[in-house]
Amino acid sequence: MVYAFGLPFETAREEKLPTGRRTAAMSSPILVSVEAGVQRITLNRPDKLNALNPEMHGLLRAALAQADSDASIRCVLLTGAGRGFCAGQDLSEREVKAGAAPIDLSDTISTYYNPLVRRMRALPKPIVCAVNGVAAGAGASIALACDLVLAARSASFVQAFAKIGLVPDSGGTYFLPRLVGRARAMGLALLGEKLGAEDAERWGLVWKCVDDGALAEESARLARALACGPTKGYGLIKRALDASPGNTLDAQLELERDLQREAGFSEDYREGVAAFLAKRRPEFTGR
Ligand code: LHQ
Repeated sequence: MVYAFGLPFETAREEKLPTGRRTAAMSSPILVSVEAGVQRITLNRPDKLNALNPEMHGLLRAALAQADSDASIRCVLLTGAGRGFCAGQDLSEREVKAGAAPIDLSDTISTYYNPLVRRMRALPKPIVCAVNGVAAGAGASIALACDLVLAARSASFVQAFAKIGLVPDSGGTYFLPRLVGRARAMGLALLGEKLGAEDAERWGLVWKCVDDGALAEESARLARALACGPTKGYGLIKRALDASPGNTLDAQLELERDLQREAGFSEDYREGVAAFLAKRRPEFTGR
């Protein structure tokens, strides 16, 4: 199913339309479809490199709420339409005219970006990101907030914030130094230079860089595989890894014990062990 503005549209119906006709779903800035346990979210404002505005934030929020509450969704796949992944905040309405009072940006961050990143990190299901093109500003931070990031070879990551006098946000200053170390994080943040996907993979910013033509299939394959996995266990893995940077070894050992206790009560653990001993493939239900 494809959803636009919260309304479901049949994918088949959308595909049957003659060229040139646009449905509400096709013109929606966020496309959402669910198939084989994977919720695919496509940022869909290609003429603006999928720069984010309040409407897109609302639709993203609704999609992630659905991913959270719908047990049939066991993995989210986030990507962008066109030649960009996401150019961050839409700057078209952000010009501060001479003499006008400056807008308090913390309102935008508190209302839209921080809740989005918090929701992504708290989602107890894996989020795969297929970075199909440039990821700039908050667009780069949102990609890094996903769990497994695949990038097309021609894609790039730009900490564009300093170019307009801003500070990396949406978790940028949290994720960057943890992923690539302070020296590289500082260079990226201060200089705002494009980092190509191959370097991003080499630096450990992303999981893998793949050929442009392979990105769609590779990311879909990965998402489908995760959607057949032990979802409950995946959610606990996210919790453990996210807690790790702020914990002492002792605290992390305690947390691992508690999460393992929970994992050990899952149906998927029972199935995993049974399948291993019977030398067959496990059939996980996510419970
Ligand atoms: C855009 C944008 C864009 C509008 C490309 N907005 N139109 C949080 C809280 C509150 C406020 C502020 O921000 C934040 C967080 C942030 O995200 S701050 C950072 C905002 N993002 C940027 O500063 C990135 C701005 N974009 C760029 O630097 C370049 O467009 C990149 C490097 C992404 C891509 O460069 P090119 O491949 O050369 O493409 P282009 O620049 O020609 O862009 C294509 C079109 O997309 C163009 O429109 P046009 O009508 O001229 O064809 C751009 O104006 C538009 N576009 N980013 N953020």
